[in-house]
Amino acid sequence: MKPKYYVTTPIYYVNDVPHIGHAYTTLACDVLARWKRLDGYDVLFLTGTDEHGQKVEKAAEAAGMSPQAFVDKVSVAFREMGAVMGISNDDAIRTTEPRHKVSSTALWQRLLAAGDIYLGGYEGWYAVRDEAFYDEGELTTRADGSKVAPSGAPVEWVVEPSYFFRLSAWQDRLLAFYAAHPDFIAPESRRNEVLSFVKGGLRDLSISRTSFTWGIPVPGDERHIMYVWLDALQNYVTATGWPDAGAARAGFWPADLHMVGKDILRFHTVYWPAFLMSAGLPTPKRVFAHGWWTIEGEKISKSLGNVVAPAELVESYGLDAVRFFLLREVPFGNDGNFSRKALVSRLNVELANDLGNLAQRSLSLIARNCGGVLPARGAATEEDVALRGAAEALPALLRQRMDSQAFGDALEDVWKVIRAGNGYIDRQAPWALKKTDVVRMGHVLRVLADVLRVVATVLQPVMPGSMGKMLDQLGVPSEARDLAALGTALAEGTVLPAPQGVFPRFVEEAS
Ligand code: ME8
Repeated sequence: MKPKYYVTTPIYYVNDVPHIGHAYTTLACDVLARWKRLDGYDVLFLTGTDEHGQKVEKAAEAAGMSPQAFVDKVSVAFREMGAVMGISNDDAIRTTEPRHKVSSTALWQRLLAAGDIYLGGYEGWYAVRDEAFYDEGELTTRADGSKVAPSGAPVEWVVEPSYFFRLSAWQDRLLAFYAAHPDFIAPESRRNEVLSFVKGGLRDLSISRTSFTWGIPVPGDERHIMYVWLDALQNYVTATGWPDAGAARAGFWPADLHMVGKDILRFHTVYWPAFLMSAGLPTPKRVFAHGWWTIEGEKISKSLGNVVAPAELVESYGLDAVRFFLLREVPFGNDGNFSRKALVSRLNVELANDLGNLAQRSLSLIARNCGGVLPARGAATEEDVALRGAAEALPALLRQRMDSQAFGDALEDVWKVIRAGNGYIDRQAPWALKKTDVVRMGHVLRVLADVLRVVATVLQPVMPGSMGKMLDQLGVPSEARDLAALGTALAEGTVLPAPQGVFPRFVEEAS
């Protein structure tokens, strides 16, 4: 049986339009999902939309629509974003679906049975924009006297009856859990942030609201609806078919990875494992909190009018160039600044020049000088062994990079081989060998074809379309494109299709 791999994106609030921030998280998960499939795993890749809560209710009100009509409409935009970005998710959960109500209700009942829920009253600060409760000490006061959360979101004073989750009782168990699972929170800096937050002491968490109605009713007390984050986090479990133990996807829980932005770290690494442990459910293996994108130096926001629509970028630069840029430009985990200039430069230098030229030069020489037929492998020189060896080492190297979500490093590993390939072709000069040593020319071109095959195979998760084309041109059958297939050499004498450029240079239109 294939090993399982379960990766999730956050479920996005449907109050906003999808932008490159959302596309980024989903893309990172897509690359992991595709990589694991390539490596022989049975993958469940989940994304979805977070459709309850006060923030969504208010957005619906502002749009003059009922919450249900509003979420039906806006959730479509997120599914469309997936299609535009070439996302290969297996499911797109919506928290307004019946399966999710069943699962959230069952979770509540587990927490209650564990003695971790009690009825009380909440009196304190709440930020609708973050759907989060804040302590006085976390707020800052602005010049006009208003208070804001650390995220900059305005807060309001809330007084209402509320059920609480006994989070305070989980402090020691959470610290023991983090100690026992050092890889649970990544990157390291985020782990330290969470540890110091939890060491500072935890208060019980308000987990129900009564001042509005757009949510899942609390079982047994329908004046209350569940706090949107309790319902939202549970989506990851719902999608595995829980509480039906016989569900086809039951074996996927616990998730291997929850990919999130750094803004929602606390929910995923403090509240979520506490809820799960209380409910007697296994905890996810890892939460990776990546950094924040700004656009040409500014925060992405609708009010600033700088929201970059993924569809527009894909239209301008091509899907694979956008996918490549987002994961290549910034070390994964760090904040990044999106600029078109940087995108065009990556496209022209790394895709068109480095990779595109290596492929074009090698393949057109095979077409021209070898009758379009893949040459045989021959006696290898030291240089051949070094280059081929570097390429063959890529799958094992990238396995480690992917398991630590180091996408930028993974791409750098591949580009080292590509740059070495360009150095090799320059030094070996197979175009000159045509006149002096045709046999050697064939061997050199075969080394290059073998290297390109490995490169194109391991890059498929990042650039599925263009790498598929490159594998077509190398004559790699569609069933021989996974990592395991790399163990079998391509058959000499394979007739290759006419080479075509895969990455044209991007030329700025004169305005
Ligand atoms: O927080 N840079 O949903 P949300 C990078 N519903 N990533 C960004 C980004 C940016 N500028 N802007 C958004 C929620 N993101 C909850 C999640 S999960 C159980 C519930 C990405 O619509 C990033 O992944 O506000 C961030 O964590 C997420 O979108 C927030 O999406």
